[in-house]
Amino acid sequence: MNVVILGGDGFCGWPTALHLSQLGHDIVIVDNLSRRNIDNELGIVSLTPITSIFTRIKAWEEVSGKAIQFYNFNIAKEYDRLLNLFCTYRPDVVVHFAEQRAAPYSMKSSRQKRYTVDNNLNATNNILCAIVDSGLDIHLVHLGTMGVYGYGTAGMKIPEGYLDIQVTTETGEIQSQQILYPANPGSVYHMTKTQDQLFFFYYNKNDGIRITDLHQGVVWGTNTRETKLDERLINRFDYDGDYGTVLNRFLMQAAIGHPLTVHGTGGQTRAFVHIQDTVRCIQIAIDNPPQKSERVKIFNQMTETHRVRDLAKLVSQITGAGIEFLDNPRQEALENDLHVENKCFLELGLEPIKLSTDLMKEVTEVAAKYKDRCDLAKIICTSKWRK
Ligand code: NAD
Ligand code: USQ
Repeated sequence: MNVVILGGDGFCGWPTALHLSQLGHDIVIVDNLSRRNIDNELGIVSLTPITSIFTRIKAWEEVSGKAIQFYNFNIAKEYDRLLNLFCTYRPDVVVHFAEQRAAPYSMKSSRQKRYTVDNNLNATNNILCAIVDSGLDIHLVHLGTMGVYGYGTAGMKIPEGYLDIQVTTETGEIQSQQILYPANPGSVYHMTKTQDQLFFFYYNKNDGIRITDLHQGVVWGTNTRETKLDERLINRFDYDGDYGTVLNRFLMQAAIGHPLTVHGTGGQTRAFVHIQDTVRCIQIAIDNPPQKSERVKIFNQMTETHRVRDLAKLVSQITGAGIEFLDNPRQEALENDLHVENKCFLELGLEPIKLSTDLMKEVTEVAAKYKDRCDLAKIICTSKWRK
C-alpha cells in the first residue's frame, strides 16, 4: 500500500514509518520538523542522539534496501502542498501523528495555547479537506488520546469511543442510542484532540471519509525492532518537564540518580502502551479499515493501567531510586480509578507487551548510556495549569 505518514520524524511516527516500510508498504513522510524546533526553543535535546531525518532515511535504505521519501512542510498551513501530494502519490492510507502533543507545553502561556490550537485543529481539518478535494478513497488513521475521555470511569469500563445511552421520549418510550463518549479534556492539548473527534464525526457523516481514531494511552519505551538495527535509526527519548512522559521520565531519573518526580500524591491512574505495541496497533488498524459507509472506528490503544505512585515504587524497587512527592503543577484529580475497554485490538490479534522488569531495564540502560546528554535543570515540570 502507499502510505503517507504525517509527523513521521516524531517519537511514534519514526518507528511506525520503519515498521510499515519493513512490511513492504511504500512510505512517504511529511514533517515540518517543528518538534526539533521546539527542542531548540526549550533549550533541550532528546536524551538519545537522534540523527537528522536525512541521515535516518539514508541509514534505513542501507540497512533494509527500502527507500522512504520525505517532504518538509507544514500541513496546518501549506494546504496546496498537502493536496498536491495526495493527488500525485495517491495514498491508500494516511497516518496522522502531526500535532503538538505535550500537555505541559500547551499550558505554558497563551502563546503555546494558541499555537497548539492553531496547529492541531488546522492540521486535522486540512487533511480532511484534502482527502475530500482529492476525490480519493483514503483511509485516515489518527492518533488520538485516552485523555479525550478524562480519567474517571463512573464505575464502568471506558468504552471504545461510543457510549450506550437510553433516552425517554415525550410519549414515555425508552430509546437506545450510541453517542460519542462525553469529552472531558484536562489540558489545551487534550482539548484539541476532543475537537479532532468532532471533525472526524462530521467529515465521516458528510463526505463518507473512512477514519480510524486511535485513543492512545501514555507511550513508554524507546526503541522498536527496526530502530535497534542501526545506531543512526535510534528513536527520540524525551525526558524534560514538558515533553517527557511519566514512566520514561522515572526510568531516566533512576538511571541518573535523580529522585523520581511524583506529582501530588501520585494517585493519578493512567493507561499505558509500549512503543513496540504502538507500531503494531497502527499496522492492525491499517489492515482492518472501516467499510465505505461505516462510522468512525475508535480503538482504545492501551494495554494496561497503572497508578503513578505504584510506578514510582516499582522503578524504585528495581533501581534503588528515591521518590520525591512534589506539588502538582497540573489541575487534575489527585486520585482516580481507571478501567478501560481494549477488546478491539486484542480481538484483531494484538499480543500486549506488558510492563516487565526486563523492558524497564532496557529503557534504564538506554538512559544510562546517554545520561551525559541530560540537562538536570530541565527535569522538573515548570509549566503550571493555573498561574
Ligand atoms: P512528536 O512530537 O514526537 O511527533 C509529532 C511530529 O509531528 C513531530 O515530528 C513534529 O515535527 C510533526 N508535526 C507537528 N505539527 C506539524 C505540522 N503542522 N506539519 C508537519 N509536521 C508536524 O509526538 P509523538 O509522541 O510521536 O506523538 C504522535 C501523535 O501521537 C500525537 O498526535 C500525539 O497526540 C499522539 N499520542 C502520543 C502519545 C505519547 O505518549 N507520545 C500518547 C498518546 C497519543
Ligand atoms: N506525572 C508525574 N510526574 C512526572 C510526570 C508526570 O507524576 O514527572 C503525572 C502527571 O501529573 C499525570 C501523569 O503523570 O498525572 C501522566 O503525565 P504524562 O506527562 O506522562 O502524560 P500526559 O500529559 O497525559 O500526556 C502523554 C502524552 C500525550 C498523550 C497522553 C495520553 O504526552 O501526547 O495524549 O500521554 S493520556 O495520558 O492517556 O491522555
